[in-house]
Amino acid sequence: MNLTIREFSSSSDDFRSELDSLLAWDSVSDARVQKTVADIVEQVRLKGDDAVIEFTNRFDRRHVVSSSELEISREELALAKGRVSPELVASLEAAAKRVYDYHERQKQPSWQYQEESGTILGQKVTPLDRVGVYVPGGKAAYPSSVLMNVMPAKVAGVGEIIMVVPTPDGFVNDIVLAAAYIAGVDRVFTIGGAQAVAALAYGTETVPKVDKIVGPGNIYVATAKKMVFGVVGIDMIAGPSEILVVCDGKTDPDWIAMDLFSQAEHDEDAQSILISPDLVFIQNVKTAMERLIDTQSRKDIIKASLEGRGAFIHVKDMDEAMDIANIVAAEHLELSIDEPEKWVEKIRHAGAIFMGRHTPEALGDYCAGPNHVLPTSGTARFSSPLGVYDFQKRSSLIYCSPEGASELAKIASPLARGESLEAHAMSAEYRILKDS
Ligand code: HSO
Ligand code: ZN
Repeated sequence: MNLTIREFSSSSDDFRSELDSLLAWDSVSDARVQKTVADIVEQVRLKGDDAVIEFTNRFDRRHVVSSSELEISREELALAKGRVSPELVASLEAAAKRVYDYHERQKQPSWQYQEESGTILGQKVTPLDRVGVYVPGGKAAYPSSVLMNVMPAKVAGVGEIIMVVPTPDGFVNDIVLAAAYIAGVDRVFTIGGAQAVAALAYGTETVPKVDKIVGPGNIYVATAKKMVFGVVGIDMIAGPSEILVVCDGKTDPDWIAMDLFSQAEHDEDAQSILISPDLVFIQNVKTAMERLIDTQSRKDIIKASLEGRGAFIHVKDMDEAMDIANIVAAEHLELSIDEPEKWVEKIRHAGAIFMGRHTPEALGDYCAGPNHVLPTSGTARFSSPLGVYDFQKRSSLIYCSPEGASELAKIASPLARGESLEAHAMSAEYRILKDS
């Protein structure tokens, strides 16, 4: 199949504007979506279970009468796991273990130190009490995402993990439920959309109120998450998936073609970009793609994604490739080159960096260990992969000894008077020791 993929060169005069237009992504949520979501959220807030049941029946075409039908017990999760092939269960378990082990290293300890005066200062780290994990039910129902969202919460020591997953027409995905069982989710509700987000944020008679909601979803879910932010915490709002492959021209073109496809097959808006200093290699990858695409079950999505948002970028050398990679700040960056450990020094912005020819993104998506929930759309400039730190919070600790308080009060008093806050000043001054 012929593919028409944008090709450009860093030496062209309008390269920067071409690059900017390639990367542009508007996560527009139109006024109609806003209004619909606001209405759903308000109904759930006011009417609780009744509204959740009504919206679930309407949007997922179900016939729920009582809220008890919305919950799937741990026993039912175990049964679902029994219906999944042993080979797939073994892979889910192996992936869960690897993801858990990786995230264990992220756990932040509480700390404190003592000053000479006896004053103690520190930070107390506490896991969140209760977290909601949103799992999409439609075309993007990924069991691997259940593991990636739940394992860091487990490592953090979150008290209770509530999963919501819509079951349109009553269809339940056994692999998703098996993943929930293996990951140790505490409770599962078969609800989705804005109504599930609102139920988690405000709580209903049946769905417990959580402290934070994580997990990807469609435009209604994303809009609802933004709307309830402040009532609860939320993770990032993810854009379409992206991969940027930097290759020196020495990797098998078929491998690179498939790495680019692996991102493109997620959805039509996904973005796959190849950067190389080798023009012949770029042509070889293109030829490989045109040959391989016909073998792909998701070829229509791949084609739409590559022709809509894909690109080949020819650069002068590897230094320039790294500069462009930093501008793109891709969700996934593959360094399919010699000595990746040397070049990685130059990378400042990327969600995850896959080093070397034998490290395709797909291994990270499933089981290497690091999280596959990553900053998209250039947000790697200021944000990080989902991790244990997203499920922990920090409290400052201050203990003043009498001598320490006296010393601090002498600093605080003039500051308080400078702000015309007399009670602050006096509160501090009462602690000044008489003979100091
Ligand atoms: N590449 C996706 C994660 C995923 N891939 C799930 C396969 N399943 C997010 O960046
Ligand atoms: Zn993927």
